[in-house]
Amino acid sequence: MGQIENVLSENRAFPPSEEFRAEARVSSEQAYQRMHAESVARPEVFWDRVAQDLPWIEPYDKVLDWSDAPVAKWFSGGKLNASAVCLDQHLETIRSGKRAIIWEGEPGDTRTLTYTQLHLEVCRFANVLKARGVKKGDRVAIYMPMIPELAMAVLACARIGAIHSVVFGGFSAQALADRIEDGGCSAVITADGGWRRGKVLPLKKEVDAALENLAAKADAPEVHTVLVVRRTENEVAWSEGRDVWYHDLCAEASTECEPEPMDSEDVLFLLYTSGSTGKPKGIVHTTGGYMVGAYFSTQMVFDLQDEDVYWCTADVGWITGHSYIVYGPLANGATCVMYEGAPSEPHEGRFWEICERHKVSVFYTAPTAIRTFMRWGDEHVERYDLSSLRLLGTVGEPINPEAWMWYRRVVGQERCPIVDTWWQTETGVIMIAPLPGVTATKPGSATRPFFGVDAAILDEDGKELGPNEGGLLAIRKPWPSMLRGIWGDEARFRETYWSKWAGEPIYFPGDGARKDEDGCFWILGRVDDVINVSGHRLSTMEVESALVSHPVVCEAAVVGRPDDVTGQAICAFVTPTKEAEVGAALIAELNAHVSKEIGKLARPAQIRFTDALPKTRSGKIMRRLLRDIAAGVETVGDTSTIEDLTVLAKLRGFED
Ligand code: 7RM
Repeated sequence: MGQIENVLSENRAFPPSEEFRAEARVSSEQAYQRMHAESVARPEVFWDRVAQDLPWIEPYDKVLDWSDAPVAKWFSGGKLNASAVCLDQHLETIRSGKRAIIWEGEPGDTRTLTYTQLHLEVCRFANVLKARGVKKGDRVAIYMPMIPELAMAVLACARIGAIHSVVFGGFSAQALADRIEDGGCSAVITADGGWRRGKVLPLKKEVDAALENLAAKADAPEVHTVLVVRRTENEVAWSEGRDVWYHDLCAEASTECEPEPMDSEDVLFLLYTSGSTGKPKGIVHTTGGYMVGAYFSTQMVFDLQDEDVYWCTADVGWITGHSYIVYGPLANGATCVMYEGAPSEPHEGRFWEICERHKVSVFYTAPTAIRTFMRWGDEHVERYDLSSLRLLGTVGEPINPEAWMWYRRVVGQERCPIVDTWWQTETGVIMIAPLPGVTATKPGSATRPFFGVDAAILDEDGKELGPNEGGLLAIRKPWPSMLRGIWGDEARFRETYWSKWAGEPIYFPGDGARKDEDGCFWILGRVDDVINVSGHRLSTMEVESALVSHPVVCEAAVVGRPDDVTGQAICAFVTPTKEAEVGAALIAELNAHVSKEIGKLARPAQIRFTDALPKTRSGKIMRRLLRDIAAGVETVGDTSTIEDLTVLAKLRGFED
């Protein structure tokens, strides 16, 4: 367990203020203890009670069926529709006229949709999909900017029972093609472009390139429809028959569309995430359990109240956007802010300006963003009236105590509790986080397990470790929103998540952690070959394959190194061919190549050329050594198995 160190020795604690506690949904330690104990000991009873809140079309007959572990069935026999949970149920209530989405485009244009209006738009969108022949069970790729139509597209798929696979707009054509192919998508929803840092991100162009790439493959799925939303009005190429403008079809579409009754265990969506191999995994989430988890965690962790204005700054292309922009908040009838663009556009106070303008009360963002704001300076925050804020959240990576304290002091004005939420694409919803009306928060700790979560720290042999001992995070019981599989690869699903320890199935998330004497969890980061850059997961193998696919690269090894702003940064060690001209031009070329293969987010922060990589006698690249070299720290531990010690000496010479 060499890489797990108990580095943090943070002991400040911040209990919720009396004012906050007085209004909170859960406000006593005893209540948390009692509810948590019940949720773990008798999950069927606990989750049955929660699930009663959802508008089931047909009731379920069994809360949990774990007989086919590690594939769980939750709420078997029940029928519901996720879009009806998010929309229809509010229409008969006082919430029908409540704002569902307050949207701002990067250039400053705005749009507000009430629940009634959003419902109408989603029905219309669903009818457009139907008119194009999209049906229940079909996979639909969504590759869009952060515009209201993205939420509509997601909900429209859910309404007709089509499985959505949202691909983040920052991914390249190649990455999009891989995901369309793996998921067997037959339709793509996109936009002409989106605004990012004052420029148009040409999404339709990327879709064209992706589909051209797939057309060259023998067994690739046939995409019959590319549905294009007009956003930026840039020129786009057009493939007659395949490509259709949303605004053309929408004019003729009815605004009535009955939600498809979906089985609890019908797939709601696929979302691709990186693992420790080069091939991203299509994480499978189903309808009933996911919706129960999204609904309940949003309500509890953000202590959601009817008058809240809630803003999660993630992109819908990530799981955070699925669960905490779309499904969770809308299932609760919340008012959500959605913003298209960059935080620096047109000035570094844009986020705070948005908070002031819309009186945001709950604000959820990522540590990398917080560190960026810190760097930009307090004045950009202090210029705005943030007195509407009452709760702050973070997600995506461990937050360093300094950034946490800054967030609390400068953004939260020492008044707002901070919920540091640990979870994953695979877990569907928040797993470890404070209950803001109860838990004393600690800078850098996600604190305690959420309801239904039986978290523990185990060693490699499955032995539970004592307080503050670093080990592997483990989840010992099934939970409603857990992944049901990896699309098309059951063996990998079992192998990756369920085979770390012998005996009863235990979920292995791939993170190292420790638990302190108060039962608070401190996540220490990944223990596999996954790097986390600005909260975005990338596998070292994925970036390596991209590099090696360039003709002048013989071999590549990619590691993460600590970075003040992005958490981790990508450092690539590359052995070029003899003919290659090593220098700045090649670095630029390799960066462009990685952008093309995966997307800009995967570009190495540093590329180092080397004649050889350090390897063990069995030929394994010694990543631990490379990590140390990349971080510029003295190499510790055993180097006796290294094949050629001169390689190491040479690599050190590259240190800058
Ligand atoms: C929601 C999301 C998951 C990985 C996870 C961790 C890391 C996420 C935290 C965190 C420390 C946190 N899904 N991670 N949240 N580490 N504290 N609060 O990020 O699938 O994209 O990534 O992110 O390593 O395994 S994800």
